[in-house]
Amino acid sequence: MKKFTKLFLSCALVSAMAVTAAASAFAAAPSEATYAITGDLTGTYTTSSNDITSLKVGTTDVELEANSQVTFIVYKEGADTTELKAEDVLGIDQGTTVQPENKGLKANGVEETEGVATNYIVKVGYTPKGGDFTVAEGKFTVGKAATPAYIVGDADADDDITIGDAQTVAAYLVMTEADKELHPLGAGYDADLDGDPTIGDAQSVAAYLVMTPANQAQSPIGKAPAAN
Ligand SMILES: [Ca+2]
Ligand SMILES: [Ca+2]
Repeated sequence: MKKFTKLFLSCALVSAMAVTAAASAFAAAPSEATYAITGDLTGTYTTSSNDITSLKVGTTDVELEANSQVTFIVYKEGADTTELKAEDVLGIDQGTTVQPENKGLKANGVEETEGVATNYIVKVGYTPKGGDFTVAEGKFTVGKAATPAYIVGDADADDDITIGDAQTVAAYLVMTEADKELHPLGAGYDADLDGDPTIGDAQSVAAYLVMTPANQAQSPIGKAPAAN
């Protein structure tokens, strides 16, 4: 956590007027996704509502000085946040009744492009009860492609590669269609990467399990799937 002078606050407030007007042109992203803010400032950004929630500075909730103002600033990635420059600021939200840890702040200026990771730096400026104006910084990334929820070869979806994966595929192949519907394979079933559940998947897993660690390291099995 860093402390800034009152000058920073004054500049922030003046600049906020102009920047907020520009930022209002940004529409909230349409999807429903949440992204974690990390750093001295932690919280959650929700794309559908453009809300910043669960905001904390450090690990403890902050009690604000009475009638003090909270300023929430969104910066471009890579911006020098020790100085408030209009060209680096994407958006500002302010409130006099908002506790940093509470709901109510908007991430003005944040835009989500699906599949494209966009990094933002965020800062909150506030005056804690009986303390000096304080600024805390965090960062978050929106729009990144969903992280693969499986590893290749993990037919039983237990996040590990064991003989159970070979057995699961082998059992699946002799199921009735109705049973296949009831007991679908885990997303990582395709150990031989031919696009279908086949006995080759069971054989590939079995072969993988007796490989040397060096050979296992070369195998796609047990790893996140390659990007298309
Ligand atoms: Ca498994
Ligand atoms: Ca296969």
